[in-house]
Amino acid sequence: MQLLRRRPLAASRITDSWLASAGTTASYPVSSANDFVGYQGIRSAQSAISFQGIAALVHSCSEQLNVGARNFSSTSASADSDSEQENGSSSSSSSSSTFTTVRRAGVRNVAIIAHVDHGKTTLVDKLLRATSSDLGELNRLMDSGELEMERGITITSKVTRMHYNPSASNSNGSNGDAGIIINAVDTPGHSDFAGEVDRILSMVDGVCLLVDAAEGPMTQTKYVLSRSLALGLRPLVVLNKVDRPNAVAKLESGETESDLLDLFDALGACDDQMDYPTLYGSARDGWMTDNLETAYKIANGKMEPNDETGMQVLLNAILNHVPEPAIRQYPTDEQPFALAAVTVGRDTYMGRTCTGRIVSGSIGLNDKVKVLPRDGGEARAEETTLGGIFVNRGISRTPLEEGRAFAGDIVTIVGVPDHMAVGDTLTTVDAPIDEAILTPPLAPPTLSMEFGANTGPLSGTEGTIVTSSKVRERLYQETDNNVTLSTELSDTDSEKTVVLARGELQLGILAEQMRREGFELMISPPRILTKMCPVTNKKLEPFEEVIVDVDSDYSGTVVSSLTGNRKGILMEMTENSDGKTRLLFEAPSRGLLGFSSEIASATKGTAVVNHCFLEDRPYAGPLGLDSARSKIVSSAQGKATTFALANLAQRGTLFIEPGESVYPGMVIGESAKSRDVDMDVNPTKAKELSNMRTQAKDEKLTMPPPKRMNVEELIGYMAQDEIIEVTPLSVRLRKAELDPKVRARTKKGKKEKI
Ligand SMILES: Nc1nc2c(ncn2[C@@H]2O[C@H](COP(=O)(O)OP(=O)(O)OP(=O)(O)O)[C@@H](O)[C@H]2O)c(=O)[nH]1
Ligand SMILES: [Mg+2]
Repeated sequence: MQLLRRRPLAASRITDSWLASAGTTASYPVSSANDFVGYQGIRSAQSAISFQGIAALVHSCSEQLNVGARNFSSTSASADSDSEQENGSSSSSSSSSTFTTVRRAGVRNVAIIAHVDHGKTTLVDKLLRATSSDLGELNRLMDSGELEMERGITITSKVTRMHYNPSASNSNGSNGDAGIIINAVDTPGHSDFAGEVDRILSMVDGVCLLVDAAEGPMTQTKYVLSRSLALGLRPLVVLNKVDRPNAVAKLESGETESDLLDLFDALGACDDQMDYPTLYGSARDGWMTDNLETAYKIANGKMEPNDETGMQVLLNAILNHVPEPAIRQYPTDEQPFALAAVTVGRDTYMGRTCTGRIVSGSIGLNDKVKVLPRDGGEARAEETTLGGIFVNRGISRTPLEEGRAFAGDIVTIVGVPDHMAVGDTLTTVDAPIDEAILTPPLAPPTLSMEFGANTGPLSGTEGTIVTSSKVRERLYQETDNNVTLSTELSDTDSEKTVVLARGELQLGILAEQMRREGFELMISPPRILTKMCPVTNKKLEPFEEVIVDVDSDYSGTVVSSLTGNRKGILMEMTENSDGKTRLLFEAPSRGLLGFSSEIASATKGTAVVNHCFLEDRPYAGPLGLDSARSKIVSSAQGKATTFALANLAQRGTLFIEPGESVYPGMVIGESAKSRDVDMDVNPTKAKELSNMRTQAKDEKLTMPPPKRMNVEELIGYMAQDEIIEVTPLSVRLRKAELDPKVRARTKKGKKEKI
């Protein structure tokens, strides 16, 4: 495959030497000879290392950045000194100049991290309400993207600035713009978007780890916590959703808290990190306390939340436990300005924008800026004058009144050079920094799919953007702003573009966004990224830890589904008092494709599946999934008829309704019988006319509603010889080869070879 795009963030500079100094717990020795093309650095450094290995690598990076070498005990919470020398802070060399790490008073940068749905965005609503008097009722304000609102999940991280004055007479401490600045970052909880978490953590000095008190720590809790601990960030814990029916029982038994303590210990938290404070509360109901007895009383309805149990409890904990931002102090009079871009975007009127934390120096509206590329190299000649310096309050971008931003601030700068990408360092022409700021490496992609133009029989009938060059252009644009995605040219079809990502949801969301923009595209089956072990010369593939919580009646169904064709191994089974069973598996990532949706219907929606990358292991052999399903495939072009579909509905589950367009090779359903061959049928067949009156009989033709799958469900469901066709109006599954005769011959040929 030919490398098309610059690889994201982690440049070659942060690979082998970093890995060596990180002392990682690599499962297999790492060799750049086995690099995955297009990811040289990242893949060689990361894909062969385990979960703990990545954490160690990040730690090493943070030490080199000298922002992770945190000495918490010296942190001052005072707002009245401009900056304060940190005891024991080390000097580090950046090119010719040395710098010391000091702390900027009056600011706290904190990320809210958690497993998916544990209540991060709801908590940010309540923090915003508590620190601002002009906000009304909020409903997950930070989930402002169209797809975020629709699906109720956070897809991209967002920063909001708040001002908090702990001594204000108002119990909430809200008093306009006076007080300490708290920049809170709402992060996504879903593992597919965890690449975002990596970048974001490099902007903050502490994390607020939210854990659903009833569920306890989950797979993604473990992942985000390990990243934060390795970066040397100081944690505080909020046990959220204490209002939930079984939360109090779990807290009384001490289970949730001891699980959490074990997790901190297992992830190698240092003494200071182990000393985390714990708060109890309900983000939804807006109360918080550090007193367990009070939490029980409120949760059991024996006490009303009051002024003492508001969000100021958490805000005070942030002031007391999150260190002030670590910033660089150079021995020169003028401090060089540096900001590493964590996100970039485009403003229609003002041009390129970048958001990040200022690491050293300051910037004003009249400064000229230039960009140092993330992977080393000279600054590009282009210099620009700024269009503005902004901060986000909630989701509104507001100009910074002071007109000047300082080290430690998280700001959005507008009007930066057009070529600026995520991970690049912005500096000023008058006070330049010598070298780009190093940014932590990202976790590697786990799967790839090919995107191309729609070449099916219905192409061009439903979308407005239909050419492969436009599809490719759009994918490039996406990788410019989203470093967790990257692209390559396909080595089998020059018209197609390979997209590398972290999971089916991430790719599904991308396809969904593109169809809303008017694109028609085709997506090939997902390929899990494998590599060769340099020692054994055997193929390695990613394995994941999977936790399934399910009604105990269905635990057998889950076990047989994941341990059969999907090659999972059951590691632990715990029955809870509430009739639920928690099953812990280790399974190849391949085996998890489509597992969630399959198990949702098999367990009547009672199963909750969570998974997270564990490590690369020897290839587990072919899965038996494709041969287990027989598809109902159209052999005709036209509109599906009620008559034909009513007959077909008796033979399986249909994906289409009468009146929908079909074409030869389009998959219109799944046969109820599992057999080796697909069923070719004619869904356009009409009832033959006769002289007999049959109206009454026709009216009786009924069929169950079709099973509709969105793009990410189809990614998990599709067979290797299929393609997903995505248009603004439809999402269809089709055979890659439309001609039934050619398909049959290919299949026969394959069988004879076996
Ligand atoms: N019972 C209860 N539900 C809550 C609480 N906090 C949040 N929720 C609910 O939990 C669901 C998820 O809340 P979010 O705030 O979107 O969770 P999140 O962690 O931001 O989710 P992702 O960003 O997608 O990972 C919503 O239905 C909330 O109403 C709480 O304290 N108690
Ligand atoms: Mg959220």
